[in-house]
Amino acid sequence: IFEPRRIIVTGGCGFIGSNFVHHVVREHPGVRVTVLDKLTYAGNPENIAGLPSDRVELVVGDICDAALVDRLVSETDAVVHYAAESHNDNSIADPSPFLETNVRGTYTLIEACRKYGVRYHHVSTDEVYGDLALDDPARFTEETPYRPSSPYSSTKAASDMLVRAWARTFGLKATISNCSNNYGPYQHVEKFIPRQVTNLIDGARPRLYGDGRNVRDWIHTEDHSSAVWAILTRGRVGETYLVGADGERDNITVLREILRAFGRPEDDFDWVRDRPGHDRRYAIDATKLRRELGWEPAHTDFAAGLAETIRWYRDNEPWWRPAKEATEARYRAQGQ
Ligand code: NAD
Ligand code: TDX
Repeated sequence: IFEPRRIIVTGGCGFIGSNFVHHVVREHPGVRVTVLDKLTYAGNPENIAGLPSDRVELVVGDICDAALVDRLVSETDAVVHYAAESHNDNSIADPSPFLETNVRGTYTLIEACRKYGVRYHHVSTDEVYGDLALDDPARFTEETPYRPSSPYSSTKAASDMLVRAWARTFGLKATISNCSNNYGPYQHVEKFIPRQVTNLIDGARPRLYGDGRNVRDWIHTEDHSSAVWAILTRGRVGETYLVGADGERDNITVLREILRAFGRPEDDFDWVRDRPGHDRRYAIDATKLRRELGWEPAHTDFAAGLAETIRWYRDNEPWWRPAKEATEARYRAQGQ
């Protein structure tokens, strides 16, 4: 068992990173967290506001800043790397920041971690495996070949490859997790569920891509946090673990569940232009994580988790309102 006292969480002001910071503060009282976050359009210091200042420190900076990263890594026990450009549609409009942050940023972090012998956990996505057909009985496992489709997922795949090479060649003490689609509080309004929920709060119609039958394997972000903690502290160095909670659903089913929650007819939405290269289906087999580390998801009732998430957006309009109009303007420009 590895028991870090000080950890760096990169991207700790984003959606999943901030949920992880809350999880660590709540569940692991002996741990101090340094959040390293550039505060891009997707980062919001409000996400970690109110946490005890003797437990959580925010450093505003770029993971590509080698001097800053070197100094911070020299004073920590572990790095948990969440920072990324994370949105597929943005990566199609302009791939450049994805190359910088996802590839060069990861390179900068692992160079510092190998220099100081610091434990490194790499947070990645199931999208590195490409997609599955709707009628394929297969799910992704740790052995599935890499076959990314988008600029986003190809830069995440590249970053995973760097970590594997650094582990083998330099003995970097690394683990990797590849998780499916997260939902929960603090998710940016550009993403599927928050976009539709906030549209409905605004009295606007939801927007569905393509034929709406694309499948995503939904997991509550709190379950992703408990999985990352289990892998960081009890996972085998050099290994990859897939994280998922058997939550496959197609987009139109999720959208109709949201419409029902707002008391709106089930066809009260607009079909819009499909995403180029749109992955058909993701599905995770998390057997290794469950068997080896005894991890189990706690939030397996999707309807309850979705209702709670909708309530969070209703209760926290001041949090999402400032980003809403600019996000919709970007989508309008793309016909979406
Ligand atoms: P997000 O876009 O909500 O947050 C990203 C955070 O990283 C923001 O706070 C941003 O300010 C910060 N950041 C971006 N570039 C930076 C840089 N150069 N230096 C420092 N900080 C920077 O993303 P998210 O949805 O929370 O995803 C977090 C991680 O989890 C990503 O690595 C993503 O690939 C992975 N992941 C996401 C999902 C999902 O469903 N959203 C699923 C699996 C894996
Ligand atoms: O308005 C929309 N309408 C729509 O039909 C939006 C924003 C999305 N969609 C569809 C596209 C996808 O099939 O919904 C699905 C989910 O879309 P996103 O929220 O953009 O997520 P996805 O592309 O699946 O990627 C997410 O999960 C894996 C995260 O953004 C990634 O960071 C993570 O790696």
